[in-house]
Parts: sequence; structure tokens; C-alpha cells
Amino acid sequence: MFKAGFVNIFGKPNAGKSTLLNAIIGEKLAIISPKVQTTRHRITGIVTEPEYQIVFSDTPGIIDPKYKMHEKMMGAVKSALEDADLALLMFDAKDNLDENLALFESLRLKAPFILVINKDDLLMKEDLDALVEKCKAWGKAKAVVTIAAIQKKGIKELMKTIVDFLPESLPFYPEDTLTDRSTRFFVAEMIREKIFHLFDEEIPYHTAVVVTQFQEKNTLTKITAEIIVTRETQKAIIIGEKGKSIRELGTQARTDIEKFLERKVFLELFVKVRNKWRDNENHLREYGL
Ligand code: GDP
Ligand code: K
Ligand code: MG
Repeated sequence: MFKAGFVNIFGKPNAGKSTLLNAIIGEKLAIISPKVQTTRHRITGIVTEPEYQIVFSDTPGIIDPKYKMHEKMMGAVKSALEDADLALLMFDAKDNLDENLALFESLRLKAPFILVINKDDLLMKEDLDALVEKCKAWGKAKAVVTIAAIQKKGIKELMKTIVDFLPESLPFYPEDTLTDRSTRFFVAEMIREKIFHLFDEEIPYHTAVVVTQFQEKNTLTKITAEIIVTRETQKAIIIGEKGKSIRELGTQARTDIEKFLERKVFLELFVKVRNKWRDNENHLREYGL
């Protein structure tokens, strides 16, 4: 029984989200092309083990200190978190607990979440125990885990807890070839970026993109990607009247991908409603996933 899912990390600036991602993914982050990283892509880490695959993302740049967390942004954060299978709500052990819990509460998340207390190296054991008790008493999280991301302490336990709450599913990304995967990954990100560009924010935060075919032909690269949404209504919006919107999306994405790969690209896009897609094992096999 394989488990797979999307896990979104949320927390105030400096809670340690990036440090945690690095601790989990380790050297795999090094595969991220600097060219891409410096332009527009947020870091997503994928961990594939024999029993599970976890696709991690940081909450999209919204929690940057330079932004005020006004209502609209909170809405966007919330959508991103709701769309994940599991959220990690993370905070600094030295930071004000009530303030953090109030922030998490304000999300009114329906998706399950784990409270992650980071920087446990900064507290005395007594104080840490008391903090954990308070978090448990809050009663809303599936679990409460303490870590010191910078020391990679508690990461194993955290991973185990995450896997406990992941749904049964086939992997979303091929687990082999690192380079190929990173190319696929960036191609998917480029498509996703165009989705952000072309549609209201409701849509992008409910969207995942998976590259299902990546084939080098003589003079061009043939790429097939699936845009996975959560509802039929979103699918209709992405396709647009007589396919107008998805054609525009395809054209814009292809232009970027061609620049990135420095090759001519034939890009084919499909829109899928996710639940059906996830359950359809034969379909996934067909694509070699
Ligand atoms: P982000 O803004 O949530 O992505 O936070 P960062 O990952 O950038 O971390 C913010 C700061 O906290 C950095 O200076 C980290 O080195 C520090 N930090 C992260 N994890 C730990 C930890 O476990 N213990 C301590 N003492 N510091 C940490
Ligand atoms: K930071
Ligand atoms: Mg960060």
C-alpha cells in the first residue's frame, strides 16, 4: 500500500520553513537550477521512499514580511492549504504561542494539520513540555511534533507522523531519474506560473500540474502535462469557451519552456479533476507513473 500526497508548510516568517525543507530534502534541493530559482520559483521538495511520496511546498510567497496579511491574502493561503492533503503549521518555540494559535485558528482549516514546534533547542525541557501540553490542549491539530530543523532533530518522527496522515495513492512524480524529474518539475512549474497569470487566484491555488510525458524527438521535445483541479467548475474555467483559455495557456507556457530548454516544444495539456485522476490506477500506469 503506497501513500502519496501534497503537504504544505505554513508559518510566520522565520518560523524555520526553509530550514525544515532543506533538512528533509537535503541535497536534492541542489538540483534546482539557479536560473530558475532566482527568477520566480518557490522551492518544492519531493521525497520518494519505497512506501511513500511526499510533495512539499512552502506557502507561496505570501507570508513574506514585506506583505501585510490582509484578508485577500489569507484567503489565498487558506486555499493553498485546503488543497493540500496535510498542512504543517509551524512556529518558533520562542515565539508567542497564543499569537500563533490565533493565526492558525484564523485560517479555519478543514484540511488536517500537524502543529510543528520548531527550534526546540532554544527551550528548557520543562518549558518545552509545557508548550506541547498547551498545544495538545488546544485540541485542533492531528498531532503535535517538536523539532530543531537546523539540527535535523525530530525530522524522522515528523516524517513518520506525516505519512500516518497521507492518503493511499500512487506517486505523483516518477521516483527515478533526478535530472529528468527536475526538468519535468520546472516545466510543470512554468505551466503553473502561467495559470497564476491567466486565472483568478481561486484557480491556481487549487491546481497541481504533473508532466506525464517528456520525450525528446529529433528536432523537438514532446511534452504532455495534466492540470489537476479539484472541481469540475474549475476545469471548465481553465478550458474556457471553445478551448480558448487552455490554448492561450498552452501558447504562453510553451514559449517559456522553449526558452528554458532551448529547444522547440510540442506541448499538450489536459485538465483533470483530481479525485477521479488519483483513483484511476490504470490511467496512471498508462502514463508510466
Ligand atoms: P522561514 O522564514 O520560515 O523560511 O525561516 P528560515 O528557515 O529562513 O529560518 C529563520 C531563522 O531561524 C534562520 O536564522 C534559521 O537558521 C533559524 N532556525 C531555523 N530552524 C532552527 C532551529 O531548529 N533552531 C534554531 N535555534 N534556529 C533555527
Ligand atoms: K526567513
Ligand atoms: Mg523561507
